[in-house]
Amino acid sequence: MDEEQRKILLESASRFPRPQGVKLSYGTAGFRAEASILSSAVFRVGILAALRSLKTQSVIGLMITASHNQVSDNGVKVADPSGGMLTQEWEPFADAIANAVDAEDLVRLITDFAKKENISFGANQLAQVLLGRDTRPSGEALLEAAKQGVNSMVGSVAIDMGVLTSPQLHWMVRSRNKGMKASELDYFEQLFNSFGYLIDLIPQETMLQLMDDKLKVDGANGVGGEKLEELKKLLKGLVIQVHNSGKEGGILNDKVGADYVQKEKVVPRGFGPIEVGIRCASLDGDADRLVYFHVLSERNDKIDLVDGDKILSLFALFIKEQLSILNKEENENANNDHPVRLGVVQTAYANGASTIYLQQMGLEVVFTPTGVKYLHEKAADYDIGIYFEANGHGTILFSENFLCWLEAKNSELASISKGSEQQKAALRLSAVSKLINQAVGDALSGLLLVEAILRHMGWSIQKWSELYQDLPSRQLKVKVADRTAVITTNAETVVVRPPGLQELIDAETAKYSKGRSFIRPSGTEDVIRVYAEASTQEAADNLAKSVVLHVDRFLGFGSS
Ligand code: 16G
Ligand code: MG
Repeated sequence: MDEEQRKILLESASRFPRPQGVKLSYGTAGFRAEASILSSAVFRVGILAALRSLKTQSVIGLMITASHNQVSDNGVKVADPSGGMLTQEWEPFADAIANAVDAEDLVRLITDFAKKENISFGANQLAQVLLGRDTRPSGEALLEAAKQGVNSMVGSVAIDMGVLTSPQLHWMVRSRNKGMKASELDYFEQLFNSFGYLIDLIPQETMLQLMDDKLKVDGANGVGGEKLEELKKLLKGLVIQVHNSGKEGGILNDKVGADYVQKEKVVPRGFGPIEVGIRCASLDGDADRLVYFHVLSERNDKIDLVDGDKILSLFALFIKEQLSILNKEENENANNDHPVRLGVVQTAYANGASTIYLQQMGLEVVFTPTGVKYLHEKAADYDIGIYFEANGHGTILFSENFLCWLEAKNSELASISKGSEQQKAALRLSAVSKLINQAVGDALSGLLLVEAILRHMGWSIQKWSELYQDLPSRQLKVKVADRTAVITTNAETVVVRPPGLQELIDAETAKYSKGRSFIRPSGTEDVIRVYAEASTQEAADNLAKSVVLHVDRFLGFGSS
């Protein structure tokens, strides 16, 4: 690092001093904390993003959001050149610089890291970082901090993309690096064009079956509602009403949004008796999660939740159906078959009933720890990999190989059997690959795919929900002195440390029919999470409570 670069860094870093007594960790999806203590971390992540751009010689993304957390929190996460999450190899460096005590310490860490990673500095080394933020009031000032971080690396440019959903920013990064069009309008165009193709390909016989084409969406009073209002202007044949768009003065994530609806299983604010039976959906604060629901009764706030597992099941069913249409005709013609590897990725939070349903469909189901980066990586091993967390974050990944094959297939079919069922199946798969975000889970594109598939099947939300019946479950959390004391294995289903705890969980679980329970340290909060599932709600509640007691005895403050 030359003297000039060093001087700029020292000078700008001293404008963003680290708050005393705060230790930050990059966690499952970036740094998150009370917004007022974040500017130094965000400034430093700006530097990291510029370094990542120099290292990869690609465009990098930096998103200011705290997703479903309360409005006074904020956060920052980095998108890698593929549009996916920052490589895990750089997370320790993120932790180190966020916690560097002062400007000198920071510059020393950067110098050492750059040497280790072979990153060259200088005016002829260009770096580009796209910046986005959600609608939080603290976002503007934090975006400025990020900008100054990026700009303090000589030759680096920060481009402010404004208020965006997280998946939009990830999509833009991916598109730029692939040399494709990458503006917000391009994003909207890609969504509504591919949605339109799918609608045009709906079989005649199901076209008129759907009971109600009205959809009501809870926008969590965040960026997703705002963007959906824009997108819906372009969509034909889909009646969307957005509630909680943020414009009516509601508070972000306050008793609204996908996280609230999925965890509490009650109607969000702004929804009530008038929605009984109507298809409703809920987005989270940065619109990378989506769940559906319908209101059950005029008398209370109970809902029938259609969560990420059921969205996954719907997607899997549709993709499998299209693949089998494609393959069936192929066998008849005895053409060279292409065995398509279709895989499904879940976490331990997936409802046990969904896993059984998917396996009975003949699908390969694999498990990873919680967190998009793990699921995404695993799904990328397949020709078509579908991943979802129960909380509604997920997408469908198509491998480059498969897409090349599909493109060739499409041209072949267009010339030899235009209009055949086989050709339609190929066209549908190709439209899905364009509609569904290839960078990260995206509530807006996921919502359009759900809507297209329901129309294709001629299904109401009730029919969809009946695919299988969820096992009753309960999630609780325990405050502990040190959550890192819990170490798990087997995709978080088995506790390795502290020794003896897993045996106690097993003994409790064995008492219940269809019992299943696991614990894991949260990646975003200072707690241990407890999950339990059993054949009745009462049993699931009791199992969860008894596991909480064991966790508390081992690690807690004895308050539970
Ligand atoms: C983050 C993750 C989400 C995960 C959740 C778990 C991303 C983009 N988001 O929101 O995938 O389910 O954390 O939170 O990776 P927890 O560790 O506090 O339970
Ligand atoms: Mg989110």
